[in-house]
Amino acid sequence: MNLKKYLAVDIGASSGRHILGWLEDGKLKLSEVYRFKNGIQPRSGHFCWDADGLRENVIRGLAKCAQVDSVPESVAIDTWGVDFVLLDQELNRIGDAVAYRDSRTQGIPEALEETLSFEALYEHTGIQKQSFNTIYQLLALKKEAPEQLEQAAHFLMMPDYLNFCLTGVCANEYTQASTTALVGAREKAWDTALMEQVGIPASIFHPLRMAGDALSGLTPAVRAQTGFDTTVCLAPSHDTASAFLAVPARDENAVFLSSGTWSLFGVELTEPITTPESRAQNFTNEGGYQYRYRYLRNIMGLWMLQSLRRELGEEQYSFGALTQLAQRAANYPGRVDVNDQRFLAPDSMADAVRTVLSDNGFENPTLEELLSCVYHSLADCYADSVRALEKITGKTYTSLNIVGGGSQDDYLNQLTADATGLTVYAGPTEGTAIGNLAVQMIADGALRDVQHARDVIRESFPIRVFEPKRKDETEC
Ligand code: LFR
Repeated sequence: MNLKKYLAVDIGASSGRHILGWLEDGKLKLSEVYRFKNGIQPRSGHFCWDADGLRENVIRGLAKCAQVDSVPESVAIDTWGVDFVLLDQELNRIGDAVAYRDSRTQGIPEALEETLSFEALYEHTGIQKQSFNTIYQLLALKKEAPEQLEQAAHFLMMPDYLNFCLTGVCANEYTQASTTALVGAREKAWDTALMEQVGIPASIFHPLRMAGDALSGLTPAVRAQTGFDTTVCLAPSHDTASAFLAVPARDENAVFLSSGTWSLFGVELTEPITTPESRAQNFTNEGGYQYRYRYLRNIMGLWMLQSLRRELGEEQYSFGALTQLAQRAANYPGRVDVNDQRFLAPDSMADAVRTVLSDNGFENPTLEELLSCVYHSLADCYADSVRALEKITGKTYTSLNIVGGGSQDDYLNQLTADATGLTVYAGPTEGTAIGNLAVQMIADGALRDVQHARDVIRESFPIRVFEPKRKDETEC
């Protein structure tokens, strides 16, 4: 049987994966062909991504497809949001790819507020306030190295840049672009008036293109490395946009959670909500495939557990071991606000949690208590987010679909069901790659539309169900 295969390159903050996908007997099948490490590293005084290493790994993984006799019909790349690179007139990269956890934006949002209120910015773009949003990063660059912005001819978000490395074509994809806070939420286009107002050159941005568009074939230089040509297609290149597409929701009353380094918690909407209440509750309106808005909160997520594990020693402590320790202190009452900025890039996550716990009146937690606190605080934040969503949208939600690597954590799944009172459906794990693949299949006519894709996804992957326990059952 000659099955058409498609390739998703899904790059997260800690690893990248090349995943082949194809339809067989009406089900979506996946096969991981390549995996590589990613992470931030200090360079010239900043935390940066290794842009050259990412490019090399993307090409290496492509070459791997030929080795397993699976040349894809098309390939599409997604990454995290908000980070970018600049190219000059000759298409050379200017400077490093600074990472969003770098502290270069410290003080920038406050400085911008002096000329442009956050109320006005939110009303235009619908994007929640996060110190690392691209608008703030560009203004930080302008302050620190204005010559870089002056030399720039092309602005590319990370997946746009990797697409450029494969094809030589400079293009900006809409879902990624929306994370910059420079795109009009309703206009769905770059907000050039806003750029002018804040002093960012509008000329470096390319017209926004929609996921599913075919960009180009591979350049001769890349073809020489892969041994084949293929079509580079635009994914919903913000990983969260791809992940939300893969949510096999059964009805309109489901909340979505993409659970990985970040927890992206919200719903799909057809219109953005930019009311003062929405702004106060820090909900964002990110652009989605075919203009489905992702109305969500960015929650610090598994980053806290990943960081604690790194500090404790990854060889000694698996995620399962952390869970077991947390369960030993299940009744510990200490809680933290997981979105406290002190957790964004602390030297030590354990110290940061201890400090915030101490501010809240809980001194000297044991390791078990510390872990229990993080687990329960995450679940509490999800519960608070459901209540806020219900208030703002006026809807009642009955279930929660969790996709992504975090959906494998059954302890957190059960805590989440208990805290939110919602039935939790956990899976699929590779949500982001699946959403990326689904769009390529829709573009190629192998799937009809998003609904068809979600129906196929629901039938193709095991989805585990967690019912909320009653309060008296939980408190043992
Ligand atoms: C998740 C994510 C979030 C974004 C954060 C930083 O991987 O893309 O959506 O806010 O990373 O880019």
